[in-house]
Amino acid sequence: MPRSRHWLTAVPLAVYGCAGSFPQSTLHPRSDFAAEIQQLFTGIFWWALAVFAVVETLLLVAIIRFRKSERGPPPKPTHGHTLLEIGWTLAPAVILVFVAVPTVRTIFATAGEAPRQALQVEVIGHQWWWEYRYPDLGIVTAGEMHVPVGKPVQVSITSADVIHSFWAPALGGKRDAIAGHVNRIAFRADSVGDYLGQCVEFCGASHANMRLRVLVDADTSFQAWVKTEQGGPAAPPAGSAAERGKAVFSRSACIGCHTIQGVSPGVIGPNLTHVGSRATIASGVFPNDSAHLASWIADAPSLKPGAIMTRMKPPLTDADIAALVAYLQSLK
Ligand code: HEC
Ligand SMILES: [Cu+2]
Repeated sequence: MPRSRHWLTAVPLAVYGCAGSFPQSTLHPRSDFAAEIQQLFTGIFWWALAVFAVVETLLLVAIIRFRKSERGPPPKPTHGHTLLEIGWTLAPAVILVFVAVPTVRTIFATAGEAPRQALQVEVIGHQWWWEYRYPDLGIVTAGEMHVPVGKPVQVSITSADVIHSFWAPALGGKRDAIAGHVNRIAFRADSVGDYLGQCVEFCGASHANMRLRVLVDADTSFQAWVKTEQGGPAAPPAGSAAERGKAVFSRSACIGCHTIQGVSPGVIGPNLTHVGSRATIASGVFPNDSAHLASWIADAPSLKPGAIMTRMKPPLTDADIAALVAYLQSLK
């Protein structure tokens, strides 16, 4: 739809509280997949508007023309008007064809088939965070998915526990994440940016905190990111605080839930091998800074209700937490 007409569909959204910016708007497509959906939506929107206009006009005409009048005789009712009946049977049928054909076409066009050379990304929903695996690149990360701009991406979506649903509106339609089953989407992002999304299938206490971010990178920054994430074993701790943090990590319950390559094998929580290179933690809910890392490690469920990462027993000392923060931040 031409930019000038965006206001028609955008006004209700603005009213509902995202005035000014549209971080999760479906009406600002930034990929071929999202553009297909947008086109279908716009087409159906104008059909619906035309139907609304015709029906309301006829209604108003009928109300005004055939209203009860004290003067003249009552209006003559119409029975069995063949032309009228053919008309109001045929018109909706024709309109439904104009709606159905593009709908079916879009369903097939967005079935999730990507070209063979597409970048493969596996998305795994967990209560309440997203894991991203790049099987061809040997990358396992969490919270933030990186893809290169202008390249086809094949996303395979599944779940480790209950049903979740993956949705980054600017990049395309939602797909359920179901354990033991793989759903696919495919898209080619058309502009560099940081696109927000959200789990869209109620999945428990922190469903609303199960956000996601897709970072569409220019080719060179994507390559740079791949190089960091592929860095093999975690960087050796730099400085004595980080050194101490590694020791605390290695003797705490952390190792049972988190992988740090070369240090620990846990798979309950996000892979932390390069956690220092992420901008956010806890599936995009908090910035990855010292203050948030410290309060997260001290008491994750108080920041994110229901978090599977419980408080450590016995509780960690402030010094231990500071050391852990230094260590995690050194894991670039
Ligand atoms: C019982 C398993 C478990 C234990 C033990 C555990 N974690 Fe976690 N951790 C998780 C889970 C699950 C998440 C994701 C929570 C969420 O976002 O909902 C997480 C998230 C994190 C994150 C955020 C990572 C990101 O990219 O979002 C950090 C950092 C972290 N844990 C550090 C630690 C440290 C340090 C310890 C030890 C003191 C520890 N964890 C112990 C399960 C655990
Ligand atoms: Cu959810």
